[in-house]
Amino acid sequence: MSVKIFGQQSLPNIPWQDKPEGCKDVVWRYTENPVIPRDLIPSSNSIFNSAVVPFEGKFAGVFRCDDRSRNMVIHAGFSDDAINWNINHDPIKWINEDGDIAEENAFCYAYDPRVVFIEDRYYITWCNGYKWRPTIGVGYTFDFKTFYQLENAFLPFNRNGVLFPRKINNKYVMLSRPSDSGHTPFGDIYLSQSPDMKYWGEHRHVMAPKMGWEATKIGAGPIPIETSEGWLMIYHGVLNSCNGFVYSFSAAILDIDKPWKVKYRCKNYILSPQKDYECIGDVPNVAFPCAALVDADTGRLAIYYGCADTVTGLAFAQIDELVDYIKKNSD
Ligand code: BMA
Repeated sequence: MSVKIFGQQSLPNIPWQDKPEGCKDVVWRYTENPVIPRDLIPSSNSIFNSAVVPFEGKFAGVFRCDDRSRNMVIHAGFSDDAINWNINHDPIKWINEDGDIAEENAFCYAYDPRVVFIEDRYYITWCNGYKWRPTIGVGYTFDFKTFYQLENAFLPFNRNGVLFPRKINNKYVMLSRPSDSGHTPFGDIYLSQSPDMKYWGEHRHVMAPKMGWEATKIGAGPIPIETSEGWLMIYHGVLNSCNGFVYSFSAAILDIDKPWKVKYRCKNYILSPQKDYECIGDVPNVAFPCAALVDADTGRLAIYYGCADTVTGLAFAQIDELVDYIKKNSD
């Protein structure tokens, strides 16, 4: 591989399908999509915008399972192969570090989780309804059984909080997308830094919407991946069509030590809603990535993305090829 991947383990059991013969795209879909159906657990109306990670030789994750009262809740789940998932029937119950039920941050909804292993634990960020106002919830787990909730990272309104997988310049670093109380018609990606995962500051602007496919708003997706070219950041972008929002995704490469500096930014989307399960559902025309598995040895990438706010899809790419595509199509 010409692009080196840092900070990621070998993942020989990463889910994978070779690029289909004749496929000209840099990202291709799993042929058996959706990988997670909307009704995998009895309570769910839809399971989408979810995050998975390698865990104890297998896989674990945090899943957005909107229920049949249409509450937005997140559940833990486990898998041997990252394709067939067992999702707990009960939502995650957060406790504070002293063991009490989390009350300070008591939340009314939770959605769009991201999960990342940093140092010794799995951190989870999600869009947290604090007094019915969306902001970034933060918590952690060691085992996907007991979940500890920390302070919210920011004041409302904010969404798409995504942690980097290691400290940079001795600080935790989080991307986010300040927003409003509704279906935000704007949005740039910002970055904030923290010495302790509690107090966030030194805010930096990373990038604003630019191209047609992302002209309305953008938000970080999976945990950024450290490569020899910089941080590979996959992000979603929204076009406001005469028939509503269209969510696609693409990628940019950020400077390793100053990740608010964009080195390359792909002008094309790498996946847009085109398959029936992406175009038809509770919210049509949505492809919303929240996680990616990486095999450091082969550069294989498996991207998990919500489809039409209803089911979860899986798509593949090769890091080498993707980085090359971003650089060639950067403007
Ligand atoms: C965003 C978030 C996502 C959702 C998307 C499309 O604002 O709420 O969870 O997938 O809208 O509805």
